[in-house]
Amino acid sequence: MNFPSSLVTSLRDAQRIVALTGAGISAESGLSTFRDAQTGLWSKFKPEQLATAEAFQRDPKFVQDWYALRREQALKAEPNAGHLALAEMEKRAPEFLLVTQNVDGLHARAGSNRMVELHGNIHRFRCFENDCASENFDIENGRCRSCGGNLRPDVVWFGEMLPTDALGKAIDAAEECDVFFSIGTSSVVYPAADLWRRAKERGAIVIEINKDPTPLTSLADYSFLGKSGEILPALIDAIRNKNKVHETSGPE
Ligand code: BJW
Repeated sequence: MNFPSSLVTSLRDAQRIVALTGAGISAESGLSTFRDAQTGLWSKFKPEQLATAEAFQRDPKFVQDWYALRREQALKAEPNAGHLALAEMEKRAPEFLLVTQNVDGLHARAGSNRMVELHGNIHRFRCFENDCASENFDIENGRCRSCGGNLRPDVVWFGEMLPTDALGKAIDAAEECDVFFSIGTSSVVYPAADLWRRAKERGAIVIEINKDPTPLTSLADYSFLGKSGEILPALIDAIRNKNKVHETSGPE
């Protein structure tokens, strides 16, 4: 795989790197993305049917079952080469923050430590009714023993605020980084979709790695159309091998 030498040099010199990931990075682990026309999680249902508090209120069992299925799939899945490459990048960069929109837990299982989860984590639960302690959750039956309320996944649905701490860290890191990666995300869900712009406005190099074009593709400094599980390891390889012969001299 060919990478412009200017990009490889920038990555070797970068002091602060931020990588934003979306569902696409977990696609090669066998997990569905959200917006893929054939296999995406929304292909059978509309987002508002499942990923909103209103949908949960309307039919808690339906939404709980959908998340239970996804939780099971996430547990069966293994981190892929893209997840592992980002864990490796974290070790190499002086400062690094992984900002993920994914709730599947695969980045942590791949060894990423410096990470924020913008949209929560599907493996945790919250009481839908009150701020009850998790010790009294009856996970199997989806009920809170303290107040009798339904349990919901600890994820961020449309119209809900993102965790303040995670979002604050992501914004600060985006505004201070030298290099910003956007990987496997359709760049349409805010506020995550706005992070690359914050980085670019402060002078960062923006690199997109995505299977299909997105609203970011034509605006990124470097855009690689392809699978993150193939491109990211190749990029790590290029950074590692100083005398790599296949680097090219200009943007592609
Ligand atoms: C590959 C690949 C491979 C495939 N390799 N690539 C500003 C403007 C307009 C609207 C808003 C705005 N600010 C806020 C909003 C409203 C809303 C929003 O963004 N709406 C837009 C859709 C229009 N945002 C919110 O409501 C957010 N809250 C908020 O802003 O609070 C403040 C507020 C409150 C009230 C009013 C106003 C403001 C919350 C957003 C929560 C998103 N939640 C979900 C569900 C999480 C739980 C769950 O998992 O079920 O998060 S929705 C879903 O989308 C999920 C994802 O994290 C998120 C992003 O999707 P992602 O990851 O990009 O997946 P895909 O499928 O879209 O894309 C995958 C990509 O990978 C594709 O491009 C493929 O090509 C690619 N790919 N294989 C590389 N191998």
